Amino acid sequence: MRGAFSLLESCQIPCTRFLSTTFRFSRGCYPMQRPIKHNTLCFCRNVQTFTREVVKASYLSTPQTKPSKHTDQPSEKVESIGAFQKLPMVMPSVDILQSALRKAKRVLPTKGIANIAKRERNRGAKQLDALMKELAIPLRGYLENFPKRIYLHPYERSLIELTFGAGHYEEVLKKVDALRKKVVSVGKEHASLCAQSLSKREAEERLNEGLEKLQEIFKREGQAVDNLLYIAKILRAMPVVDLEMPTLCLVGAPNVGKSSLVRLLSTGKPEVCNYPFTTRGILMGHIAIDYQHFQVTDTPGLLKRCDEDRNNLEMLTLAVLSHLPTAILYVHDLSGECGMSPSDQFMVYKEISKRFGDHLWLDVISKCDLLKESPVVFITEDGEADHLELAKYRKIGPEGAIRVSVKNEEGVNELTKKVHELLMAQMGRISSKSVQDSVQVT
Ligand SMILES: Nc1nc2c(ncn2[C@@H]2O[C@H](COP(=O)(O)OP(=O)(O)O)[C@@H](O)[C@H]2O)c(=O)[nH]1
Ligand SMILES: [Mg+2]
Repeated sequence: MRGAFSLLESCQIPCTRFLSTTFRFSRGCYPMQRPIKHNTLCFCRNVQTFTREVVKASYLSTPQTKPSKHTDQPSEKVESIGAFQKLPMVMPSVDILQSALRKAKRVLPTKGIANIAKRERNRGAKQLDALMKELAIPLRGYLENFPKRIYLHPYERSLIELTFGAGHYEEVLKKVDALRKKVVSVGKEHASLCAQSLSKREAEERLNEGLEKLQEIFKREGQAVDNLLYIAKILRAMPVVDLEMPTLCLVGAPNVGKSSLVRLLSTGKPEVCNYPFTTRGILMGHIAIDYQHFQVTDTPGLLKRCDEDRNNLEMLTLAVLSHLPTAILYVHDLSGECGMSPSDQFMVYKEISKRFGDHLWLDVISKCDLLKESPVVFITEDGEADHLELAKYRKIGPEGAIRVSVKNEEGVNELTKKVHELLMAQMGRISSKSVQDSVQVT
C-alpha cells in the first residue's frame, strides 16, 4: 500500500522539507502517550516510520497479537494505533467464491481406492471440505485482522461512527462471522453426507447438492464481505493523523479565520484533509520548534446549538478535542465579519471552555485590522442578555486574548511565541502523563 514510498522510507529523510504531513505511529496501548524525538522519526506523507511495520497489501491474514483470554481489556501488545493503515485487503465475495470453486473442483480422490463408489464418495467429501475451507479461511482472516472496537483508539472509533453510523462496523463484522459459521457447518454436513453415500451416483448427487448449497449461501450472504471491503477502502483513505503528537487545535465559529491562522503558523504548507463525512477539507500542518514537531489543525466551525443537533463536522471537532493530545487555540472574530454574532460566539466559547477546560488554552481575537476600522455592531444583539461579562467579551474578548491580523500581521510575533510556549507545555504534559501511565502499569 505504501510501497511507492518505500524509497523515501528507507532513506529515513528528516522531515524538514515535508513538514506539513509528517506522522508517526506509536507502540503500546493508546492510554500511554509517549514523548517522541520527532527529529529522527518523521518522514514525508504516506511513509510510515520505522517504529511500525509497513503492511503490504495482502489478502492473507497477518498475525496480530491477541488480547488476553482472561480479560476484556486491550492487551498492552495490541498495536491498534494507526489501525486503518493495517486493515487487510478484502476480496470481493464473487472472487472468493469463484476462486474457491476452482480450487475445490481440482481436488482429486485419495490415490489407490479401487472401488468406484468408494472413490467417488472420497472425492466428493474432499471437494466439499476443500470448498468449505477455501470460503471460510479468508473470512476468518478478515475477522482476525479487522480490529474490534475496544482495540481501536477512541479517535478512530469516533471516525468510524461518524463515517458509517453507530454500530454499522460491528454489524458488518458480525454478518461476516455468521456467514463463515454457516459455510463451515453446511460444508461439514454435506461432506459427511457425501462420505456416507452407497453408490457412485449417490456420491455424485450429494457432491452437487453440497456445492450448490454452499454457493447459494455465499451468494445470498456474501454482501457482508462486500460491505467489509467498502469499509476497509474508506478507512484506508482516511487522513492519517498522529494520534500521540502534541497538537495545536484551532477552534471557533465558521469563518473566524482558523484556516488562515493554520497557514500562518505552519512551518510547511498545510495539507487539506478530506474526511468522508465532510464537504470541506480540514487543514493539517506542522510546527517545528527546536527539532520537536507538532501538529496544527483546523477544525470545522462550531455553531450555537446542543450536541444532539450538531452535524458530523461539529462532532469531528469534539472528537479531536476529546481524543487527541490537543492544546486549544480558540479563535474569536469580534468584527462580526464571520457571520456569527459575538454573543453567539460567546455562548459557544463558554460551553467549550467548560467542557475542555482541562486543556492548555490560548485565546485569539482574529481580524483585528477590521476591528480598528469599523467594529460591526449586530442589530440582532439582545440588550437584555448583555450582562457584564458579555459586554466585556464583545469589546475586548476573553481575558488575555491576543489580537491578531493575518492581513497586516499585527500580533503575529506574539502569537507565534505564545503558541510555541503552549506546545512545549503540551509536550511536557504528555511526557509526565506517559511517566504516570508507565508507573501504573508496572
Ligand atoms: N480582514 C481580515 N480578514 C481575515 C483575516 N483572517 C481571515 N480573514 C478572512 O476571513 C475569511 C474566513 O477565513 P478562514 O481562515 O477561511 O476562516 P475559518 O472558516 O475559520 O477557517 C476569509 O475570507 C479570510 O480571508 C484577518 O486577519 N483580517
Ligand atoms: Mg477553515
